[in-house]
Amino acid sequence: MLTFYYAKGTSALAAHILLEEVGARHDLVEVSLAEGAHKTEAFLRLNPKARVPVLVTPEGVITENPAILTYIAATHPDAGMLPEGAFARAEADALNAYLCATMHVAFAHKFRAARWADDAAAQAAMATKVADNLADCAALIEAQYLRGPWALGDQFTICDAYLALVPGWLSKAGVSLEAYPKLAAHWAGLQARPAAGRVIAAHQT
Ligand SMILES: N[C@@H](CCC(=O)N[C@@H](CS)C(=O)NCC(=O)O)C(=O)O
Repeated sequence: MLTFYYAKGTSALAAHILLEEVGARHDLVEVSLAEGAHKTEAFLRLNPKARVPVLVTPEGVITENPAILTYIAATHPDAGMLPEGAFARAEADALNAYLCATMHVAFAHKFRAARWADDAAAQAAMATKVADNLADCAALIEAQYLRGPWALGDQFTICDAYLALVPGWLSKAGVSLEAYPKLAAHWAGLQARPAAGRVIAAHQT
């Protein structure tokens, strides 16, 4: 049995979608970031980084979106969420690494600039760069990473669950999704899937 710690409106959406897509048996624990529930002693024992998502598995605790997505997919092989073959796996890893280490971090500069600078002017300067940086990330994904209908082609994979975060990041940064037709079509396709659509709607309440 799995236990998934998440908060609505956060990057936990990606793994939550995958849990439902593969039909994984899991318990949900909603963590209130607003109330600081991710900074309690009990939560920090699970994830000393004080972040969601967290997946508690029979083998131990997993943090970081790419790792959680890969674990869920690998433990539910019949769902076919991991691309087959070394090269295709590396392509999936490259996109997920880009989302985790570049685009998510670029977005975090809007609301979490205090992580990188104490100076208020420096924080404001970082926040003003976010829209441009996210527009660049979206353009790169649009050009390089969306074969259609899904990221890697016909197979829906872990990358597609992770890409569900992109429209929210763009919207919160004031960047129009409509400027990226492939990303917009991908978002519409995600919402049309029964499991993914259900989770996306639940995260919007
Ligand atoms: N690299 C991590 C990032 C996780 C992350 O930044 N989570 C945010 C929500 S999207 C969080 O928990 N923030 C709480 C805080 O910054 O206090 C991952 O991909 O899982």
